[in-house]
Amino acid sequence: MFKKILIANRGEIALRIIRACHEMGIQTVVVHSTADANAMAVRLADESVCIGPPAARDSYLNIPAILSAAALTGADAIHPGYGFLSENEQFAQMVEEHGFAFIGPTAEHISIMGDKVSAKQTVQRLGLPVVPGSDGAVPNAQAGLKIAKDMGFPVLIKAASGGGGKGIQVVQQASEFEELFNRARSEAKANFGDDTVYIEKYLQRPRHIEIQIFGDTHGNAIHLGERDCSIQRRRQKLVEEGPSPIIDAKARDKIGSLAADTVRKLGYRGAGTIEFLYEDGKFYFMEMNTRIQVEHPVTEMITGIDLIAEQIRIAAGQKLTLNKDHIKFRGHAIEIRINAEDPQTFIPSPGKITQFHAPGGLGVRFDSAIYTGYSIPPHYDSMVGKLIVHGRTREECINRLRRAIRETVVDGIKTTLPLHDWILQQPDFLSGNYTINWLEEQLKTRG
Ligand code: MV4
Repeated sequence: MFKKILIANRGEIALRIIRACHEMGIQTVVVHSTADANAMAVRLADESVCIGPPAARDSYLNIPAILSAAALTGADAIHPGYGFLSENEQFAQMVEEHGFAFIGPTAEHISIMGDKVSAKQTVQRLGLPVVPGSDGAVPNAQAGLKIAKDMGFPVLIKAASGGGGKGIQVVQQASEFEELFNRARSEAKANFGDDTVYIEKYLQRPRHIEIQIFGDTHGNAIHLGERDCSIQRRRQKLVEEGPSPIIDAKARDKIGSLAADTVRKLGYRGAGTIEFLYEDGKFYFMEMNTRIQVEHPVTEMITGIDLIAEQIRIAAGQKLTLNKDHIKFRGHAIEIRINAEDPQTFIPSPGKITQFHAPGGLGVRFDSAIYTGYSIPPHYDSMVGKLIVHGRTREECINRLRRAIRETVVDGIKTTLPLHDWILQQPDFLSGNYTINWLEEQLKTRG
């Protein structure tokens, strides 16, 4: 097992990894920018190394500085967290070339899943259901128009190197296809340096349901159930819950087993999330994320499993300690992402937190790196923390979450807590009857 792990990340996920390491008796090194010198992770890690100025490209994305920090501190392994370099195949490659273990999948699998065309072709070949569309990349508008006409409009034109929602054009009718096809390609070239695009049938009222999977280096793979992440605004998740209110045990076992079989055939190592669009009772593969996700605590609360510890054990070459018989899904969990933004306008609200009080009680977890007197730096994402609540039933979970929201104090900045309290009272949310479009449609009428 590793003696020392370097955490190449910041904020709440850096704390989360430190906690798992310390419970496993593993020393921790955290890297930080000059803007994060007073961060909680720097205080709680056993060692810290300043790797550069605030800008991410000069610090948390600075591969030579991170590798040097690992060498200087004698780290055995590097955990990338999420975001930053967590899905950067060059980083994964260089970490291992420099003699450190990368706590994540192989560079090859990061590369396959990072290209949305190869990802889709790979999982389709391995048996996952995919959205109907082109067979791979579409070379020109003429070929694309034929595919779209055969499929029926509306269709989406997607960038192969896109992700998280960038590089998507909706085409409602044939007359606008050529212009939008060419626009999609030029935007993909400008944003990702790659103008490869593909076409899919546009699913207009889907849910976003993702399956947590793990694979080890001994040919084993499991799934740990689903998370429903449909409550989102501008492709930023706000509320995630497990189990999904509209998935029953039979459907869960079917899609979960398919996902586990797929990663087993792939020989996938580590934690991963297979994202599906779900519409009219059918799952369609959307993307695979080759990292631990922000919303992993939802799965931890309903299974009781420490996903970061599992990541570390697998990276150290241990077998998956869990199999289908050990994994029990218990109760319901909901996570809300609390951002330093105006709850009405979503305008960022950085600044000093003059008073912070975290909620508590049975089934209440607050994952955050803020403290009274902490100033939210403007250089990184605006997430202040995650409030995750567990209950025996969805109703108990929602009631407990609303109580915990009312108990939370974050003074000195605006946060999205009032928006979350509003969401949790909406009839469509309470009935579980929502799609990926629901929140934006509500916000239009809420005013
Ligand atoms: C789609 C889709 C509908 N139909 N593909 C958005 C980001 C990237 N993950 C792919 N996305 C979508 N792909 C087809 N064929 C709708 C979306 C989408 C979306 C998906 C999940 C969660 C939130 C979303 C918000 C807008 C669009």
